[in-house]
Amino acid sequence: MKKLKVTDTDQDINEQWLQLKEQIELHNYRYYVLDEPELPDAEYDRLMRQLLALEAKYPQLKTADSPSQKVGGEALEQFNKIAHLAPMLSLDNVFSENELKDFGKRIEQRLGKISELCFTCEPKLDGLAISIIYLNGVLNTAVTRGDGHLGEEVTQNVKTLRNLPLKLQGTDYPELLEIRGEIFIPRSEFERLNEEALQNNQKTYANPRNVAAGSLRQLDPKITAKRKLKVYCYSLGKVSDDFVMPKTHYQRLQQLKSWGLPICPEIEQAQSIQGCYQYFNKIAEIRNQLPYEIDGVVYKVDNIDFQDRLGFVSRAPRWAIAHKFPAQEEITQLLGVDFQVGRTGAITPVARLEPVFVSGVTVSNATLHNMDEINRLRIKINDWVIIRRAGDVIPQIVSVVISKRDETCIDIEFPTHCPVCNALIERVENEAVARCSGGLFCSAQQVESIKHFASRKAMNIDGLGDKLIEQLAQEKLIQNASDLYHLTAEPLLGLDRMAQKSVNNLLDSIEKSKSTTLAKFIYALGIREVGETTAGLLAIHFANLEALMQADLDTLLSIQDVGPIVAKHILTFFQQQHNQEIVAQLIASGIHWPTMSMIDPDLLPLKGQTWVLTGTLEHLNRQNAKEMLENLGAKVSGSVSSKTHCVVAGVAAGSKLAKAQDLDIRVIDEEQFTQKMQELGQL
Ligand code: 9MJ
Repeated sequence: MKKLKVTDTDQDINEQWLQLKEQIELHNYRYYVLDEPELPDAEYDRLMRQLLALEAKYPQLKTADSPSQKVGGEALEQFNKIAHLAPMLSLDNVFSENELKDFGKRIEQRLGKISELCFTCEPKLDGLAISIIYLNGVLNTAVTRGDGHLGEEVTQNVKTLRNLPLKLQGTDYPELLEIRGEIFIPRSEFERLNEEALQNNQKTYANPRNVAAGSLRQLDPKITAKRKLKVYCYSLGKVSDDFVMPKTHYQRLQQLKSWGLPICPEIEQAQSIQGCYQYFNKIAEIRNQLPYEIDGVVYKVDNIDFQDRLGFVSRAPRWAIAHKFPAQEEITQLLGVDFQVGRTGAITPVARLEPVFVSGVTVSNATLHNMDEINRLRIKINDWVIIRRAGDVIPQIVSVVISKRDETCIDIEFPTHCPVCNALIERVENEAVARCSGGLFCSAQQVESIKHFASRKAMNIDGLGDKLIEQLAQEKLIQNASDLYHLTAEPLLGLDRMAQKSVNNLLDSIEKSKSTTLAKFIYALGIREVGETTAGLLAIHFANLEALMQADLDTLLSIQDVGPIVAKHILTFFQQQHNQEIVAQLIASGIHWPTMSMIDPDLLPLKGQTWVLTGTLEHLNRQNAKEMLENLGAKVSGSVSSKTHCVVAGVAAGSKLAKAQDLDIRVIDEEQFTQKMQELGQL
């Protein structure tokens, strides 16, 4: 390749850059997608260094699709929340051949008589779901699954993925292409990381999935780049309406592949449910030889028209199912049993085990649930036990190996008094759970309810972790949630690892948490059996806290999903004077939420985003466009900055459009904007 001289023209430089870029792109594709490397690694590194040097000298060359982005750009301060253009689905599971057959029968019942039903069969990668948008063939945005509607933007990190093109191949692709896939860390890389951690006396990673998730949630993309993550694409989100995609899932995957997108090589078609089951057995056989971790396979009805006819149940498609491998089991010894006190006083026996490696994770604890479970298992301390781990589920003790029992094995005694506050432990007839009768006078219950109050889905007090709450309680700085709002800097500065900056940050987060939603506040109170969903329903039904606090049994029972047990817990909670006082103190300390609105603002699809309208909108009135965005939770700003999420560029858009392009910010035209507003119910 030609060496650049001082006298070189812009054109020479551009050409040199383009040649480097194309060579590196080709090599990336051959190496990571086709698995057919051509250049020695040293040569590849040399090309990459040349590209980086050239871009350092001529920063205008550093485009969004330059392969240099793969080493990681600038670190972020926080992740932005972004709405998916089409919801991200989850999958229902089957665990046996019979359940798989039932899945097939359900489909046939819904579709009626059809001549043949084909499936695409895919390994089920155990990683992290991601949505990636290509605009005009260039990778524009990448968003984590989040709640399926709203995820976190991790574009810079996703750009570092080894096998993902920053630019699609060819020219025949849609203007807008939203793809879905799974990010994972190859097995070899996971093992290498753990070996490295061991040698440096650092903590090893529990499983490949955790590494993938942790690596993707790095604010500094250079760290992500070092982890050598990969992605396989497995479905589509939104695609430009004018672009005709093939009519089967399998062909669509081939189409993605033709654009240079990575598809799992083990994907196959099956002509029947029987064929799916054969695929499952085949993959189960080779599971441990695959270069990535899987926890089952996925079957998808191939014909897209059939998929459309089958539709969804809640967030899972009726046309797809995950067939999970059986849980993996190991044998280990029970060293002892601890009795933990939960938020509602429930006493949970926790088995302490000789650490054992089960399906990729070291297990040293397992829940024994309650005394009934201990009796059912007939388990004794020092027994050898079989441990099972299935996916993310908490490890379970399946059974005791009686043949290995010896005279050292002793009975487990369930305590009669709370191990924390010494109050009597009560057991209600017909209930398996035993509870500490200390109520909120039991410090364990106090601490657990504060942990719940501060947790992410409740008041979301950043930086107030479990350990810190335990310390604050131990130092008698807090006894209940409302005490959090009276904390001052001075006593906090005396605590472990709490320097001025962490103290300021903590007080700041506590202050910020005062602005919340009614649903989150209700959830944060920790009323028994009132989870996030029920709290949301109560907020929508009552719209204000006083109405909920005064509701009678019949009113509560009239709410969807609120049965007699939940209703009784709600009534009891608000009848207790202690709880009334805490609620009053919390409100008095300044906790507030938007009144009137029946909609949880956190659920608004564009919440936290800043949009800019520029140029002339031909069909829409600008004020209306602004209002629609604001209704959806977005802020509308007059100027473009690095904080802007999206620019709507009308006719004759000028400097703002140029700046957006400069800053690599998403730009959409009036037509795309109109379409988005239609999708989000504004038009
Ligand atoms: C995984 N995890 O490998 C899907 N998945 O499809 C595959 N996940 C999926 N497909 C629709 N291969 C929702 C999730």
